[in-house]
Amino acid sequence: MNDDPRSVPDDRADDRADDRADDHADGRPTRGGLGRRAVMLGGAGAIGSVFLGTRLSFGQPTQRPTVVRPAATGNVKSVHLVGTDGWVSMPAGSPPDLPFFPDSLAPDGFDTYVFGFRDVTQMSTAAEVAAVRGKAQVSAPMLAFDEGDEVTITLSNLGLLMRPDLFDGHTLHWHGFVNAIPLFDGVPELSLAVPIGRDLSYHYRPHDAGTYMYHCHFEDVEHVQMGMTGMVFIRPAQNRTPVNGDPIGTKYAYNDGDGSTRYDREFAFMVTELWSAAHYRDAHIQVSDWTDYAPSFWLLNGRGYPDTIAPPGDPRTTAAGRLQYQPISSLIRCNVNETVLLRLSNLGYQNHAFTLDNVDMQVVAKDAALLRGRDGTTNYQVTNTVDIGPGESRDVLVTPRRAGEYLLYDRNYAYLGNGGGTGWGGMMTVLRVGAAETYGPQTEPNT
Ligand SMILES: [Cu+2]
Repeated sequence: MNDDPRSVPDDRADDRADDRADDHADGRPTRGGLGRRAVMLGGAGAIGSVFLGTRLSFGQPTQRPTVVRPAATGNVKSVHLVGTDGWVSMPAGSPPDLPFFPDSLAPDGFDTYVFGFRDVTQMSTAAEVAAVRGKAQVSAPMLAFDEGDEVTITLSNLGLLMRPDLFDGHTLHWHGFVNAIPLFDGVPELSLAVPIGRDLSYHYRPHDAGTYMYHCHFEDVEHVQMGMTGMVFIRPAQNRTPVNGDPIGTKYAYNDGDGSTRYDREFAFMVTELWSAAHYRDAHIQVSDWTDYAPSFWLLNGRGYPDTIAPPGDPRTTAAGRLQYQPISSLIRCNVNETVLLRLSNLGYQNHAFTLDNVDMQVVAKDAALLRGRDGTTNYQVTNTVDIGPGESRDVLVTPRRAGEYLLYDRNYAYLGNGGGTGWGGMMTVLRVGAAETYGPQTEPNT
C-alpha cells in the first residue's frame, strides 16, 4: 500500500453518503455517485443505464492511442493504473444477438459491458482518479519500458460501477516476466490482490528485452475475457549502443549483436476474442459456464475490423465518440522499404494464424526470446503465416518493397466477421505503405 496522494481513498464513506442520497423522496440518486442501494433496490437496469449515460458524456479522455507516458526520474519510471468496469462498442452494423448483444443496459453509443484498466498517471488528485470508475478501456493501456529501468506500476481498484454486489479484487500479472517475486506476480491464490478502494505498487526491474503482455489474474478466466488485458514491451539496451555502424537513435527489437532486428516503426497488437453472452451475463448479475466459450467478436487492440483501421485522432476515438474507450489503433503505416516491427500477443482463448498478403513476414522472436541458439545459430523464420497460441507472443519484421495497401488477417475465415454478420470484420487490419517520405519518423508505437 502506498502513501501517494493520488491513491484512492477507502470508498466506504462514499457508500454511506450514496445511501443517504438514495433516500431522496423519489428514490433516485441526487449526487454524482451511483448508490449501491439504488442499484439493489431500484434494479440495476433503469438507474444504471440512465446514470451511466449522463456520466460518460462529460468524461475527460486521457487515454492515449499509444504507450503510456510514465512519470520518470532518470531510469525510475512509474505508472498508475486503475481497475474498473465500463462500456465499449463493437463495429457498426454487427447484427443483434438478443438478449446478449447489444446489451440493453448499455449507454447510447455503446453495446458491450467490460472490465478493464485505465491509465491515470497524469492525474493529480484522488477525486480525478475516482471519477474514472465505470470508464475502463479495452485493450488496456499499452506499457513500454527500457531494459534497466526501475519500474513501479501502482494499481488502484475502483470497484465495478454496474456490479456493486461484487467485491472482486484486481491484480497485475506481467505475463512472461521471468523473475517476479510472488508478491508482485499478481496471482492472488499465491500472494495478494488489490481490494476495492485500495492500491498496491508492483515493482519490476526488467532485464530481458521483448514483447510481453499483462492481465488481471483475479478470477482470471472471467477478468481476462472481460477485457483486463494489455501489451507491455521492453526495449533493449542495444538501443543505447547501436551496433553495425548504425547511427544513434536506431531501434532494435532485441539485443541481437548484429543489427538484424533493426526496425523503423513498431505496431503492437493485443489479440483477443469477445464472447457477448458472457459480457451480458456479467452486466445482468448472471454467471457463465466458461466451457461453453463461443466468441462472437475477434479483436485487435479491442477493436474488430473496420474499427481496427481508425487511425489515432479519428473522431470516433475522441471524447464523444463510440471508440473513446478503445483508443489504440491497429492501422499500420510506413514508407516503402522501411522495416516494421509487429509485436503480437495473444490473450484470447483460441489459436490464431496471421497472414499478410504479398509481404513476407520474418519471425525473429517467440515469447520474448530471440530465435537464436546458444551456439549463435540464428533461427529466424520467413513465412506467410504466423501462428500464435493463447499466452504467447511473436515479434515479426516486415519490409514492404512496393507502396500500396496490404491486409493482415487471421487465416481462419470464421474469425473475419462481426457477431455472425455478413461482410468482412473481426481480426483484420491494413498495412498502408506510402511512397518514400510519405510519413515522418515514428515517435510512438501504433502511430
Ligand atoms: Cu480484475
